[in-house]
Amino acid sequence: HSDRLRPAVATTPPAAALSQDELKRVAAHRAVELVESGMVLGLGTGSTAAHALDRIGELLRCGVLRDVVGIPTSEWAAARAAAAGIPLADLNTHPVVDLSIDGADEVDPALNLVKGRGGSLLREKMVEGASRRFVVIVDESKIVSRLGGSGLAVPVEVIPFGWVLTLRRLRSLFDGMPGFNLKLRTASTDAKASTFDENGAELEPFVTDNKNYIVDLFFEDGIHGDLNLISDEILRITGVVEHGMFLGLASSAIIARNDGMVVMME
Ligand code: ABF
Repeated sequence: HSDRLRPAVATTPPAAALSQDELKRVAAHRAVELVESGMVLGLGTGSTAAHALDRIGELLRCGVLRDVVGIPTSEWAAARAAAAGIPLADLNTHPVVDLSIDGADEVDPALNLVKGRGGSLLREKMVEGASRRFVVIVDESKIVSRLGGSGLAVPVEVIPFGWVLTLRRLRSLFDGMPGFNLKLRTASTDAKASTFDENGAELEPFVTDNKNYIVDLFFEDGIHGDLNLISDEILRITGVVEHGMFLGLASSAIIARNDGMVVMME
């Protein structure tokens, strides 16, 4: 895939260094240049996608864009898009999406992604998997040489029923991988749910839009092995709904670099 790494777009670096949030905005605005009137859009989740949603709203308001309809990838995206004035629909009425724009937690050199730090991986994978084109927007900090290599979680959405058993099965799948660890994601604030671990200790789980839980997998040195095989093995565990590795789903990545250059990888 060496041609995938070829920078297709490069701009002159601005004079002043940009903050991480400004880099996210630069990547998002570049992606929104791909939006055309009449398109069905997959609307991403997170602080990078927020810039894209706001920009699409602006372009609709000033009449540069018309007749687009958005399929949100989360309840959060639905609220943000509605506030930006983007008309919304769902996958049932619009099962084919022209273009999805969304952030990611990690992007590897083959354009495989880790997503789901925000907990919306299932709807993201459904919408982005139904898209003719899926453009991922990131700042340079998200680029990794190996998925799982940033030390951030690789999330797995599981059904609440029997989650301790599902977590155990996930643990045995990666038994022996050095530095592997996993845990149920808990809610930081306003926990609305409660469950118990195998020792009877009470936990307040993070609950997804689909009313499921998230088990976060941690790999000290990234995921070693055949990613497609590992994906299949995770999905074969009863109780697993979906995982946050997006393999072969992204068509391109727009990367805003610290030096101010914007690079498109495809
Ligand atoms: C969504 O938002 C998720 O898939 C990913 O976890 C996260 C990235 O968030 P941010 O843009 O805030 O870094 O795209």
